[in-house]
Amino acid sequence: MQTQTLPSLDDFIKIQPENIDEFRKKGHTLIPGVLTPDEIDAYRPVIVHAADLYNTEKRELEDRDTYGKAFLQIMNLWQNDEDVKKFVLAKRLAKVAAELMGVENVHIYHDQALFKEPGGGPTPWHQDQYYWPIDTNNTITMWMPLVDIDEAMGMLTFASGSYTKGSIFNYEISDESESAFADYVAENGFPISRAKTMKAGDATWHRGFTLHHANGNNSNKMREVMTIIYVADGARITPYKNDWQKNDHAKWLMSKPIGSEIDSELNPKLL
Ligand SMILES: O=C(O)CCC(=O)C(=O)O
Repeated sequence: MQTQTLPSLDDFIKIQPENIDEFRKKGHTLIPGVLTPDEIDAYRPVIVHAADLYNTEKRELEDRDTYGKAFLQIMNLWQNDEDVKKFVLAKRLAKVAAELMGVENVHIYHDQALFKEPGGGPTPWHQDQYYWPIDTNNTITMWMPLVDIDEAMGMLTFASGSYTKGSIFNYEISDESESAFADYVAENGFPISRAKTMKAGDATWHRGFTLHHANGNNSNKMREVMTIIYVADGARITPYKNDWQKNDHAKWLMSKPIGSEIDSELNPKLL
């Protein structure tokens, strides 16, 4: 891949006050055109190439459990690929995250490509922050399709306002989380929010405790999505609440001491 041909994403874009208000009230928002079509044309091939190269899932869809059927999950591509690094550490994206969260600066927690295959299953309801040993709820995930998508391809779907409840149940992504959270969402009357279509380069942004899920991919096209998780500058590492958090501590926080700031080499400050 030719690093020199990639456009820089280190400039800032103006985001609308409505997006900031929506994010703060509902815990999610959709911002159109975060990357231009030309930028997507440049970055999509490098991200898809790296995701293919580092994908370790070789089983057929029918041989996987519910989590495995939901998507191919290829993590921290920025560590392995200099081209993808320009996207993941881009100041433009980090600045949007910081403005939505209302902070001066952010660190990266990790990235992940989430490619829902044709015929891929639903992503069960869950809260991302169940997995993270972090002492603040000022966390955010950017979710950006690299191809145009519609509802039939596994559009990300949010329970608006659900983040205000903090950690709700101790469920990892599973059939149990799907059923328990689906009941919880219905019982609490949280409005469900799902875009009908998204263009490549649009992005949704959601809080770590926002309940979300996605339907299966009923199209014959791969739902190529790239995600980046950011934490507010100053966030610290907490004791583990489950084995996933223990694993994340070693994998994404370089096992820095519990109580210390999230600022290891894997968590650069981006602005
Ligand atoms: O892409 C999906 O289907 C789920 C994404 C998700 O859960 C996330 O990015 O937090």
